[in-house]
Amino acid sequence: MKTTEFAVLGGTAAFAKMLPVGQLYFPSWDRYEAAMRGIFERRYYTNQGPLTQQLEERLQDYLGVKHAICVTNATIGLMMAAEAMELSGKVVMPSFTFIASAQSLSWTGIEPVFCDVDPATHQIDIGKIDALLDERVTGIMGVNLWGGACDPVALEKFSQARDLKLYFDSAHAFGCEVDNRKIASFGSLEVFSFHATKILSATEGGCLCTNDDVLAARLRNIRSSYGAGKPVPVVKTSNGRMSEAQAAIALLSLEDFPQNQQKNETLFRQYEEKLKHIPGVKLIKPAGVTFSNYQYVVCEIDANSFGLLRDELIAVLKAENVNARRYFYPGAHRSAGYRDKLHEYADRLPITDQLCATCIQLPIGAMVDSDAVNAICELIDKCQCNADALKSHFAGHGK
Ligand code: T4K
Repeated sequence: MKTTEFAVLGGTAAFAKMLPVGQLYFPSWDRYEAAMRGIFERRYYTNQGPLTQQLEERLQDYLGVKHAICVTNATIGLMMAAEAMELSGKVVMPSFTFIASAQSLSWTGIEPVFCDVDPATHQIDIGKIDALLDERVTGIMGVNLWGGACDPVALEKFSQARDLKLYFDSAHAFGCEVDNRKIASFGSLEVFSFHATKILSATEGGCLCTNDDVLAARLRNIRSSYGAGKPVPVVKTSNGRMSEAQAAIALLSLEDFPQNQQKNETLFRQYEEKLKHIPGVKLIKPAGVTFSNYQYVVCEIDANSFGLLRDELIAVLKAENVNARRYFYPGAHRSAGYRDKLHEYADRLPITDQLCATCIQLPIGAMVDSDAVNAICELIDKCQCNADALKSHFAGHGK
């Protein structure tokens, strides 16, 4: 490839349309239409309708958990979780996560205490939690990242020994297994996201899973201000209800989960094979699981060996219509709402800071096929081979 062929240097983009990151599952129109017709015929749109009830039952069976409580998105699910678990004071969580994990605590008046992550797995570093504990810490939020897991069994032992409550943000982990047990019933509860970018899509949606009857009853009462199911006393209520239209898509997505997981896994293995020869590119494999949904392709870019900074690579790929993204940048601890406490974290989160500066997310999911993966990997390879020329371009543009 001549350097002038790079779109960023004036060539034609490799893809005619932007290739998105995210799963973006769409069922066939016929199946979607049939599901919507049912909603119209029943004239029942929301408030724990038949499709939502069916979805909850199917999820309970599939995940092997006593209660699956569907909600309108995972952010409100996490807010409800903190309220139902009666967390207070401070909660320890990783900073290397989507900002919604931390925001859910702030909404419930709880201070997040940010812990660093393991450089190999990107999951919370359990060995660093003890140093963060004081009398105000009431719980730990584990975050299962990238279709991997943050060692929930070790976190259960750790929190039990210290009398701390434990729950999980499992937004990335639908369908994943730890020692052949589905993620869903670790800790007091777990929260999944069914956003359109996730492997199980309700367009927007989510679900709280627990084996605890008391917690489940509290969650059902918090989910809806008008009351649903057996009333139990709760201080705060909300509207986290899932609509029938959301449940309809989620039911179809659940039916298609095996094919979608298989497709992701095949594409992930292809990325693995093609990227392993490129200096400075390290693909992160889902950690700590015996089964993954492979819904994310995340790499670390080592600028010294690759020749370009992560953000320079992103600029080249974007010009080619590959919507590669940096992930969790700049880290929750550096985001609005938390950065006033940055002095506390100045030296405490070196791995998080490093990953926020080096991680890149590449496309996978419904809009991506094997040819696209080949083309993306070839582009990355060519960027590495032509790093000097591209670097001069960026220097000329003051980037
Ligand atoms: N905890 C963790 C660890 C999370 O990652 C998340 C959410 C949560 C909690 C909270 O879950 P929710 O409350 O969202 O259920 C996405 C999602 O909005 C969000 O669900 C996700 N994590 C977060 C990390 O990423 P963006 O900013 O990446 O989405 P967006 O709009 O840029 O879309 C991604 C790509 O897909 C783009 O290439 C555009 C394309 N796209 C997107 C949508 C929605 C389409 O082509 N069609 C579409 O319909 O946020």
